[in-house]
Amino acid sequence: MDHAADAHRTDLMTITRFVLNEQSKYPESRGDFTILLSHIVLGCKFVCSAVNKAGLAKLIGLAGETNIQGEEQKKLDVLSNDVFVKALVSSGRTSVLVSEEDEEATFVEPSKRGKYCVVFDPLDGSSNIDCGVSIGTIFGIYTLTHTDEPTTEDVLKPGNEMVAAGYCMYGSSCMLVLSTGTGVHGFTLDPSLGEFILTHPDIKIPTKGNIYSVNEGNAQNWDGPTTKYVEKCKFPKDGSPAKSLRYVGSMVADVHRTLLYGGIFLYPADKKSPNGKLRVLYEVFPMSFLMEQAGGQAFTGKKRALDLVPEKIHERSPIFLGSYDDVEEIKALYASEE
Ligand code: FDP
Repeated sequence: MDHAADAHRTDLMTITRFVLNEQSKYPESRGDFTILLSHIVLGCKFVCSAVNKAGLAKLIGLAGETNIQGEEQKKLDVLSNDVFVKALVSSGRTSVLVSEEDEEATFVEPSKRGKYCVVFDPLDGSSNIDCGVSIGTIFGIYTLTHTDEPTTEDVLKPGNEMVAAGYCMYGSSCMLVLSTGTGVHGFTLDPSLGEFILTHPDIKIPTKGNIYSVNEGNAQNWDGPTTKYVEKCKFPKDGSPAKSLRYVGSMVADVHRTLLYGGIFLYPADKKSPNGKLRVLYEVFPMSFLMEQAGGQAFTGKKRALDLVPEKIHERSPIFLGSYDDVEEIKALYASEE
């Protein structure tokens, strides 16, 4: 019997234990982050369960458009948003929330306020919900640096000021990928325990990959550097093999694959959308934070993505992120246009 392997299997590193271990390195820490994270984790577990039941709920829904209570069934993205907002407010550790689902920021009432601001997309990739393809939740966390009344200025800060970022992917398994600024760690939900267990410690993205990921249907509207880059992926002139194309159309799934296998994910600007499609605060920043922490890069076509300073909470930006060397190539193409 392999006792060492057995001991490993019985010594489960849950996400809470992991964050508490990290916290113990900072004697001044009072556990606020651990409490905040446990509320985010709760939201992720709820959405995971709702996503898993979505097909079934739809079947039941066919008998009538209402549920047992006689209420109209809430759309999954609206439901996910409600759950996250309530979980974050009730944590008592947040002051400002920005959600993809809400036009305005939410300011937490004074009695429930805490030192964190959370930006999030409760259910990203919503066009994939009805066909059962992987979707996810994305979040980024800032710290409030003053004791005055919170304002939107508290989240209109560059991504390099985030203290943590992560996503949860609702796919063939449910995975939460997190960085608190000391590397990237992946936790898989064990449904029988209801706990996220550390399964992917210290994720490092390969320096170069053989996959590119982009919506090529927009190619007729791309700018020069993006067009040249994708052409290079398909018809390399330096003798290297052509890259494979993989595009789910769900940012969490496409970025997750890029993080594990390497390569590049692009959502560039185009003639119709000069700022691209993806949102700075709760898509571009958290994913760029994770990429850099894993040894990759994230670039907007003009600068390092995490150095952007958003002026509006739902601002968009073009984004190129992934393996270090692959992003270097696109940076070189943009530099040669200047
Ligand atoms: P969706 O519209 O399905 O919600 O920003 C949302 C997003 O999905 C991302 O998850 C995804 O990467 C991107 O948009 C897909 O956009 P395209 O359909 O234009 O390719």
